[in-house]
Amino acid sequence: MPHRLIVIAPSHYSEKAAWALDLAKLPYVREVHAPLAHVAAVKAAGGKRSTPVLVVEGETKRVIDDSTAILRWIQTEPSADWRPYGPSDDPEILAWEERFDADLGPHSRRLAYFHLLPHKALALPCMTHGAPGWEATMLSLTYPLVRRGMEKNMRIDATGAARSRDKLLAVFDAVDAALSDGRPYLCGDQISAADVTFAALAGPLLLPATYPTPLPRLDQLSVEAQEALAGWAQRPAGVYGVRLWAGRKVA
Ligand SMILES: N[C@@H](CCC(=O)N[C@@H](CS)C(=O)NCC(=O)O)C(=O)O
Repeated sequence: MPHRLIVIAPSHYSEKAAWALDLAKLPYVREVHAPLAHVAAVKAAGGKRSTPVLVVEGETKRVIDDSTAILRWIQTEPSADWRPYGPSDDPEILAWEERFDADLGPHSRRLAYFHLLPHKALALPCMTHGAPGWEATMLSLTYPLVRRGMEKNMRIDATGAARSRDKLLAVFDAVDAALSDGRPYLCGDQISAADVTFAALAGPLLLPATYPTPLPRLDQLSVEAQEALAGWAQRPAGVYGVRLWAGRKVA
């Protein structure tokens, strides 16, 4: 029986988990929800509030409601074809992942939403892709309210966006420096949790064509947004992230 992965349509933390499940060749079905409607779905599945939530099917059913905890589970799952942290929990991989979880994920999201949320016509298809029709209708009707709630919860405003940009520059500098010796992956010669976490969480900045939820193209956004988001994909860290996305095989 396939596991269940409950996600919000554009959630990059969910993409991190989905990517890892695909690399490990573990069977799962993706259950996509629109923001707000996700709360009931997550709680019904046994999660707290945020996505991704993985419902592990089998003799002992388990609910895991954090992307990193999902990767930790994959690491110990006998039927997994890939070990996210290498054969024996490489501390370097763990350290990169921790840094990206804290300093990349919340900030790429805030910068992207700062520029996307004002454009309902562009934001809606992205926030509802693959979700049930009624959830898309509900989000369309309540959009101003949901937008305000997201802006308040994630402190999405000009000051927050500027702070996020600084955090992101520091992360990209660190990844540029690590890659400067020509290595193909951050740790070792195989894709690891470090690479998956970087590429997935940088998704909202890199806007890769292969992102499972179609993201807007740069040329559809305002000039201000284009200025804020252009350039990330051209940096060595960005080129590496885009390369990883190009090789992503969605199950
Ligand atoms: N630490 C969590 C963060 C997950 C997270 O921030 N998820 C966002 C989507 S990217 C979410 O579900 N937000 C909606 C909410 O919390 O209600 C993880 O790694 O899974």
